Amino acid sequence: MTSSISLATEIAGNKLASCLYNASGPLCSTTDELNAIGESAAGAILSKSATLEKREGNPSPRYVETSWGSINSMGLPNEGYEFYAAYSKHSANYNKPYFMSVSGLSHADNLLIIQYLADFTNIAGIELNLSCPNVPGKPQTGYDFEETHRLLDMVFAQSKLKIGVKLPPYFDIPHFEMMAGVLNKFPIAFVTCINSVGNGLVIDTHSETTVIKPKNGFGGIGGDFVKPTALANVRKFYTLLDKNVAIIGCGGVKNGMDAFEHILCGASAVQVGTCFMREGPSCFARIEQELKDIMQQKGYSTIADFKGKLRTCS
Ligand code: ERO
Repeated sequence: MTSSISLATEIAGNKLASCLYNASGPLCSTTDELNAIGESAAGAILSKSATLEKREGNPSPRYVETSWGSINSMGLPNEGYEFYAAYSKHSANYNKPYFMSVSGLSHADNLLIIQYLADFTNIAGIELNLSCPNVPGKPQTGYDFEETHRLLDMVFAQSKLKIGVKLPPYFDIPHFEMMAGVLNKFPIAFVTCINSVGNGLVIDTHSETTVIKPKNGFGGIGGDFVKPTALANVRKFYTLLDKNVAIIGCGGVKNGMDAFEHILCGASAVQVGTCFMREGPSCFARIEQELKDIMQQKGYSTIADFKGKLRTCS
């Protein structure tokens, strides 16, 4: 019986009945899509990253699934921050926290949005996206440590809401340490690792073309292929960040074992992106049941029983 097994967790002071929910990006832009997450077994609702103005995003084709994952260059299509702020009132119909992703095109935009959100009591927290790889001419803030420091200085001087950050993947140990050094200076509530692996290139050899159109085919890579990188980022930030910062794992989660691995590395919650895009909101109940089955086999009844307890082989 897995009914005595709990997937409950806490992020930014909010209780989630399940540690599984959606990554910002796929199927979380419209009211219907956000409602579908609300009605699903997901433990929280997370919006598409919001900008100051509504955006159409990049030209299509801009999302393609492959045998090992996905490539996207959506270009931040979204309804604008006021829409996602207003949705917070509606989200109260569902008994789960609503997080809003914010990805202003400048520091000034981010500050304006964050100031505006201060009065929205149904927003459980802001996931500040420092890692969008797909807006032509806009570098990923998370790869510039000084710029990240400057932005967080301004944000934490303003915000009344709990703030977390969504990071790009890092690949070099000194880079993990530099980013952790910046983040540990601020009262960050959570860190989501990782956004897509930026600027990959997928080719259709039959037509001898790229599979997506924007940026001459360059786009963010997600799915199975990125899981080892995602796990490494979860693990490193779990060991480097202050213990009160929750790590949210994102990358390559399509079944219960993938979620188990993220939690073993130190994740307090796990987001689903490419698999959610493919399967829709029913993926949450399926992955949760698979995770509970694994926990039962291993004799665990809560995620605290194994969170962060990865050991190095001898
Ligand atoms: O193109 C996008 O809208 C997008 N794609 C990603 O893989 N990650 C993002 O963070 C993002 C936009 C914020």
